[in-house]
Amino acid sequence: MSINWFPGHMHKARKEIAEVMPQVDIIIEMLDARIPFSSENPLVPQLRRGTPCIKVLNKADLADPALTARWVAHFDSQSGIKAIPISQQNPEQIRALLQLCNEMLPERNLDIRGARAMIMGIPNVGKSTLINTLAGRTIAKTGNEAGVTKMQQRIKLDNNVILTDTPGFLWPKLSPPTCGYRLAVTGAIKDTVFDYADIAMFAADYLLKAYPDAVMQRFGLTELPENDLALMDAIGQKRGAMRKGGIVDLEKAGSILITELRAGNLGPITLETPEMVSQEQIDAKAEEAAKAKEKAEREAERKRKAARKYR
Ligand SMILES: Nc1nc2c(ncn2[C@@H]2O[C@H](COP(=O)(O)OP(=O)(O)OP(=O)(O)O)[C@@H](O)[C@H]2O)c(=O)[nH]1
Ligand SMILES: [Mg+2]
Repeated sequence: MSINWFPGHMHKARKEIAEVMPQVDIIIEMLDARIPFSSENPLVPQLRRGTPCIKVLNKADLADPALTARWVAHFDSQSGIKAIPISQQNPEQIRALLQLCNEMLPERNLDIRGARAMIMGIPNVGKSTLINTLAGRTIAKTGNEAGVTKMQQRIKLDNNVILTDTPGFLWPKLSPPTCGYRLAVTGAIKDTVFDYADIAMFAADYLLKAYPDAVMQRFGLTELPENDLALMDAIGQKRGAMRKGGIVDLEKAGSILITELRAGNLGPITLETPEMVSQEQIDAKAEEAAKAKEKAEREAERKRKAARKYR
């Protein structure tokens, strides 16, 4: 099953961003450090054209530091782009972000002329929280659910910088399908669009391979479960999420796993690496090509049959 979420308000948010883009000096594109590829919106390059862009890997406190460093190097190798990890509890990283804005706009002396910055990113990634941190007061509404900011909001900072907060938006097709799953696992997708059992099985499969010790420790297991279902079963037993007859309640156990993973209770975890993502992209292309070929063959067969019928 694939997960997609692109309601009308996201289409509107994208249109409104395009309208104000000519007045923007620098874009702060906020990514989720736990899913740097899956949270990178493919619509941003079209929107930004040549505007300088800083990729901020936010929620770095929840991500695996070694993998965050690899992702930063990956983005830094792209032209016109600088990447920086931040977490909102770390003022030093926030200062480094401001410093980077300065460096990327050398012709604009920020102290004198100021700058116009726009913060863009997927839902629930922390855009409005950053605005509040930079402003030093609560100006923008925040909340731990997707879709809190409903419209653009401009905020003038003391140092002549104008910041624009924007509503989070995704894109029409979340591809490869793993991308939609990771966005759901980390909380960027409204939870009426997927079911917890489904995304928890996806997360369980990955966690068993990539973070087996963290899983065993969090759920008090002495042996590593064999597969995703066995892990869900173990969680169900440990946390009282069983149905009558001793069958695990997948929805309940799944929601426990996802809630604790999102909160960082399993320790710092990153859900994708640059290598994994390139392989998934190759696989998705091959699958699409195979599907297209199959469709073309079916169509050719249908035409042959029709031609025979009327001969
Ligand atoms: N652990 C952690 N949580 C963060 C960080 N930054 C933001 N959050 C939390 O993430 C949630 C979403 O924050 P918001 O600032 O509302 O996110 P947003 O990007 O404005 O979301 P939308 O307006 O829905 O697009 C809140 O619960 C924040 O407290 C961070 O660096 N680390
Ligand atoms: Mg917001």
